[in-house]
Amino acid sequence: MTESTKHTPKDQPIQKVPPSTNLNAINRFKRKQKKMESAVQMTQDIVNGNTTVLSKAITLIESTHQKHFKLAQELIEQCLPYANNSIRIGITGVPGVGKSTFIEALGNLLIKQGKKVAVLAIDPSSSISGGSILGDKTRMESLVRSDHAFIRPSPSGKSLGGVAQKTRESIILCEAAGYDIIIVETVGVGQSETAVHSMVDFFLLLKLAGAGDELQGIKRGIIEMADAIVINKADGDNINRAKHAKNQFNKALHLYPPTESNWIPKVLTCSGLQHEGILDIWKLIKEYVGLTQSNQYFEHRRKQQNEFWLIQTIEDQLKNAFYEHPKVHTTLQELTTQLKQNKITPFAAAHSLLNLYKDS
Ligand SMILES: Nc1nc2c(ncn2[C@@H]2O[C@H](COP(=O)(O)OP(=O)(O)OP(=O)(O)O)[C@@H](O)[C@H]2O)c(=O)[nH]1
Ligand SMILES: [Mg+2]
Repeated sequence: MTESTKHTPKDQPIQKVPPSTNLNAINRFKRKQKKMESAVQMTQDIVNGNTTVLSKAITLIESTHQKHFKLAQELIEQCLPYANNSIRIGITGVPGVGKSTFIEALGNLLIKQGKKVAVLAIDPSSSISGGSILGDKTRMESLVRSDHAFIRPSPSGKSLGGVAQKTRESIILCEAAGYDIIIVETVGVGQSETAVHSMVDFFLLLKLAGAGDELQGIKRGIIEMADAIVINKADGDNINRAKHAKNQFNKALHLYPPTESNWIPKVLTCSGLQHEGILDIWKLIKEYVGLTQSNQYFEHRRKQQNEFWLIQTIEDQLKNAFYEHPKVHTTLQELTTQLKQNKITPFAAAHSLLNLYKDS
């Protein structure tokens, strides 16, 4: 008995399918099968630690081509069962604070402890300039050379949400490839810290000792996000100023209510360049992981983050679909002109655009 006759109820006539449609269906099935097979094969290679395939897979994730999208999603799904076993650390700070130098020092320390480290980045400016942080890897020379490190620059993209989503998906592939520690670097610009905060377990803010008033000029909300504030470049003439800054931040942190995790954010000093204080920072991160794993906050936060990304992805895709709709695109321009001439209110214009989209 063939496959097609096996499931055909006896009392129903066998539907005749035009041969061409049949062929198309078979080809479609074959293509799908091939995609599945290549996703399975690529996943095996990734799990076996093949970094060339890992890079290729991340390139697929970053691609904007529709045909790559399906394979990329297939890959992520295949990798999911192998993921989730890392510690994800977010690192932020203004340009020049020493993020790359610090990551090089921390990464090397972790590799010496037998760990595998992946470094990813989110660069909000890449959506405008197409450039990317970690582009020049000169500050991470030894990490770049190590077989136990994987370094990937920030993807470029139209929106921070899109860029962040790609980085988040890349985390899953890196975890499947066996990286124990995933470091996500971002320059403290725009909303990029919030994006990184929503994909990591531990969020570290790098600061410089300033002219005295350390809290001046610090972005609102960033202190609430930080699990640790590290005053970097605490070396040479800077040591005393760094200690002073540490005291100021410590005092400021006391003013904040306790966090949901029961963790009290800590302030430390370090010198990424001189490799000083790095081990203490790693110990602190381990302490955090120990505490939050024992009180289940670790798992809880990852679940919360998944929910956040579910909603975020829906919102992003709805927004894109709306603005890219050809009718919406042209009508929006017309209505904007009418708005400028005071012929319509913003609310009425929005309403009619949304109706136009709903009815299309
Ligand atoms: N004295 C001292 N200088 C440092 C330290 N860490 C970094 N630097 C110097 O600060 C400069 C910037 O360092 P990076 O590590 O490139 O800083 P970054 O934050 O990655 O910079 P962007 O990638 O531009 O955002 C370089 O000249 C480093 O040599 C440190 O611990 N002490
Ligand atoms: Mg850098």
